[in-house]
Amino acid sequence: MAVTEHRNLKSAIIIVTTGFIVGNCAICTLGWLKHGSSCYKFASDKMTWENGSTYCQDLGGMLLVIESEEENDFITGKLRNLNMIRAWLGCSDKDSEGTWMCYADEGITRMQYENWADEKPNNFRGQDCGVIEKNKDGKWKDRGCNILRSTICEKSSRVSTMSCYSLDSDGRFYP
Ligand SMILES: [Ca+2]
Ligand SMILES: [Ca+2]
Repeated sequence: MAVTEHRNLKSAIIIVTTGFIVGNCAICTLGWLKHGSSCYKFASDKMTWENGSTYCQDLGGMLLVIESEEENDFITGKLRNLNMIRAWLGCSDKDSEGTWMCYADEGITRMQYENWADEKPNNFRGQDCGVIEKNKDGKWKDRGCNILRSTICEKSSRVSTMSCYSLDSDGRFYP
């Protein structure tokens, strides 16, 4: 059995034992947290915005992009639980000052939802990268892109690369 098959099978067994439905592909690979239609990974190391972007893309995702108050609340709760002071948003105005662009499933797009703190973004000393702030109740600020900060990756659960297995009556898993 190939290593990847073995991993998938192992994942499928874990899903069965924790009560999730096998056969539904809208699930997240191990190490990613499912919420809504997305999967999130909270990186253990801090990194610059560019390195965070690359890190997430290498994992098949993108830097966190928040599109709703509900998602903002979820992430704010996680920042509190994990004691992260702030984390990168996959949004910046580095290419054109004042025009905030965010990662999207296909490339980048104009920022759709926003939740800026009072008087932000203000481009103080040329700040071009967005963060969500735990101590501002999840409001956003623009900050310097080259400082090391907490990184959260996001990808759609629908494009999960994980295979689905079904538990048959003979007690074996089938793809
Ligand atoms: Ca999102
Ligand atoms: Ca700026």
